[in-house]
Amino acid sequence: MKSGFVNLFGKPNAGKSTLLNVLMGEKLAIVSHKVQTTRHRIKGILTAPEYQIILSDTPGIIDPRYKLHEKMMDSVKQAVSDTDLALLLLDGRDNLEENDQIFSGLHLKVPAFVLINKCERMKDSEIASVMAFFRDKKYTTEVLAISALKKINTEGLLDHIVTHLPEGEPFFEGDEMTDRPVKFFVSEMIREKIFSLYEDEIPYHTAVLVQEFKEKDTLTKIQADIIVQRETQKGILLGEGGKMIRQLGTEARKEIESFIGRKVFLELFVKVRPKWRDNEWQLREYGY
Ligand SMILES: Nc1nc2c(ncn2[C@@H]2O[C@H](COP(=O)(O)OP(=O)(O)OP(=O)(O)O)[C@@H](O)[C@H]2O)c(=O)[nH]1
Ligand SMILES: [Mg+2]
Repeated sequence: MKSGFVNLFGKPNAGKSTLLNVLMGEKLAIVSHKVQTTRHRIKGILTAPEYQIILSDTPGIIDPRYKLHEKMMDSVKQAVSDTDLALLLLDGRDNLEENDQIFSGLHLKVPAFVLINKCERMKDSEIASVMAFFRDKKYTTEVLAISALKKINTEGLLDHIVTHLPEGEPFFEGDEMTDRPVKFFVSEMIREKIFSLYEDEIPYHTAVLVQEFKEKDTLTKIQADIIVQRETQKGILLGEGGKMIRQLGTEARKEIESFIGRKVFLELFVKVRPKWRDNEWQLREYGY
């Protein structure tokens, strides 16, 4: 039996959350085309007769600009300190030097795979030169070209991971899939819809807090607060005559219903909390 912790690292938008979902065969992590979507470390537990992989997604690596960012980078540091194998993901068309700096900066003491993602958009010659760039780096154990979106080489990646896992007993029961409660995924699904429906700074100034989660006879009642920093942002979230927030509510409700397999009554309130991203107490309240 093999078992161990495998953590994903990389710049925002590299495709870490997409890859976690593909490897898990289940959507655990929210994804968007915008950068800095993931704010928490999320564990997915993959159990098979001969192995258990505890995979973590982490926030994209950035220079912190406010306290929320610092918390996000703390979760990256924590992931570095308890990993048996690191997956270093990059968009194959991104700046290689920059990615190299980030990967070296992790000061890993465990085997690491460099995963050149989005390879379906690259020519073979391009892939070869990116592979050559990373092959001799100090942190590199293996270099693989993959596409998380098109599921190219992702099955093979699993085999490579298992090969490098330490021998050991499983850490979790076989039927556990994640370390996070349902409430967490509910707030993330609402946040994902905010990333897809609203432009500019809105998603970055927003937090979601599930206040009530009650299983009734025929449905689950959920009430969540959407926290923003300014009155003007509240206006944008609501939209004319509440049009936008209704759309947000409908889209999020459908997603939550298919996740928990029950009918949902979802109520959303928008609240203004100036500078919450720099307020230790509020960050803690919102789960950061
Ligand atoms: N073309 C292409 N796009 C991809 C691939 N993998 C992911 N993407 C897209 O890249 C964007 C970012 O994906 P995410 O999985 O959210 O990236 P992330 O690394 O988790 O980003 P952060 O959470 O911000 O750090 C999304 O639009 C994905 O659909 C891929 O293999 N090919
Ligand atoms: Mg992500």
